[in-house]
Amino acid sequence: MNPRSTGTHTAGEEVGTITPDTLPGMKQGMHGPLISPYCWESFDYGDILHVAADSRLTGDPILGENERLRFHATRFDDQGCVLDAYDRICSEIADPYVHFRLPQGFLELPQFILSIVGAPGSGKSNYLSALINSLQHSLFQNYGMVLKDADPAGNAPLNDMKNCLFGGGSIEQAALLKTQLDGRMYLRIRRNGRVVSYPRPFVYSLVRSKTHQGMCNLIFYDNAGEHFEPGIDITTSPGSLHTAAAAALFFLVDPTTLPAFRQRLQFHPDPQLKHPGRIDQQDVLLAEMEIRIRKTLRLSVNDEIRKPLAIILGKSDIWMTLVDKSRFKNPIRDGIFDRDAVMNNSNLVRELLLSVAPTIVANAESLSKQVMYFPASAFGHSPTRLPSGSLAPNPLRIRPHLVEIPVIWTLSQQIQGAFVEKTADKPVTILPPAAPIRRSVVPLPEGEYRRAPEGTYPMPPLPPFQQQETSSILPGSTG
Ligand SMILES: Nc1nc2c(ncn2[C@@H]2O[C@H](COP(=O)(O)OP(=O)(O)OP(=O)(O)O)[C@@H](O)[C@H]2O)c(=O)[nH]1
Ligand SMILES: [Mg+2]
Repeated sequence: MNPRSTGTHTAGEEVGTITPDTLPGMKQGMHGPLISPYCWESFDYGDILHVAADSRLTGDPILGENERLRFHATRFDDQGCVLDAYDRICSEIADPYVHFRLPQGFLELPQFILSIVGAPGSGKSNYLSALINSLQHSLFQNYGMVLKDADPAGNAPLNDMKNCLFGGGSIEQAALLKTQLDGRMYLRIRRNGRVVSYPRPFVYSLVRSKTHQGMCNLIFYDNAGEHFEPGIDITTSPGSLHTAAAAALFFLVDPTTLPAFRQRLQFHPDPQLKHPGRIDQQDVLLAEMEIRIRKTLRLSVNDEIRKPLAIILGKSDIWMTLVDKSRFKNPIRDGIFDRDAVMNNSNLVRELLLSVAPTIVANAESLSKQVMYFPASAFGHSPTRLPSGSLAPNPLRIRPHLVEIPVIWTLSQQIQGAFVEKTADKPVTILPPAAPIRRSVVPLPEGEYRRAPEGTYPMPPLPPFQQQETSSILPGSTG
């Protein structure tokens, strides 16, 4: 099917006129294989709208008088391209529910929503910014893949955050603001007669650089943590419901609010550990996420939620001081993705979480059968407090640590043969790649995982970890 011709339409339907009664977004019962990246409703190819190209067709019943009209295609040229009422070729397509433009590659590539969930202040915005930066470097250097902006204008707020952290500016510039419920990370969307705030989708295309072959689009959101808390009305505030449409869930655990961690880390200089009495309910957030997913997907308590769940124990620059770092391994070495290293790290993080927050482990493992635990740090060091009161990392010392591994693990599950992999029984398994790739093995840049500065403070010991042979890349190791 020509991606620009979007299915069947009633013959003789008038082009370019949409009355309130026939508003596509008000149409009931749309369903199909496509998912709106804006409101996560499903629809079919034939429901897709086109954006009028001629400036005389300005004014859209949902988006207002300044936007080009959205319409169902009924007229095509001899190449199958959609024409508007003034015979101009229309190459842009729009979401049938909310009328926003759909990102590049929407019809050609699989769309993977990767939902980042976490309590307010858990580090989601900083993690997402570091994640995009690290993914772009790591995927290219290790696998010859390019992570490209599929919607540069829409992605601007996330790119701005990334530039604040990695643009080499001052410490003041590197302080990311708390995500506001109605701020720049949200879009005001008219749905069913109401204007509701939805998180803005950030869309990136993954492309093999040698063959230019697109593999998939990755879609992220940067929610305010309050959206995931129990008590919020999901009818008027549905911003967390991308979790139900997600290909994978990433739950970011904040160690600085877990009482047992705080006790063990009481001599650590990170200012977050000095915040008085923050109530921790991260296990409750996990339970709440499970309830919302079940409600949205109409699953009973006995139905399985078939989504991989990555539990990311963030701010590892802080808690790594409690463990034997040399036992952690880098799952990416010499362009090979080592699943055993992922499993090794997962067991270590799970063991640690079990000792400090067992209810997080319990709730995670009741939500999904595919749970993997990951260590990560967006900064690689503790932020400092500015005179304004906010916390910021030193841009010159930012060394994200293993932030991209959860996404690479997810992709390795979703796309057969995406990566060259290593497993225990077969030293190197080269799964059939979707297209031939010539991997040039480029070492990680010097200092990519450089050691975070370490405090020399007394630390109440944890039960000793069992020593085993490793090839660790974590701070302080030489492996
Ligand atoms: N030590 C350390 N602190 C971090 C790290 N990442 C984020 N932080 C701190 O965590 C705090 C919260 O970070 P944000 O990214 O704003 O958290 P958030 O989850 O987006 O918060 P909301 O927008 O309120 O939901 C900030 O003070 C950051 O400086 C990290 O890797 N290490
Ligand atoms: Mg935030």
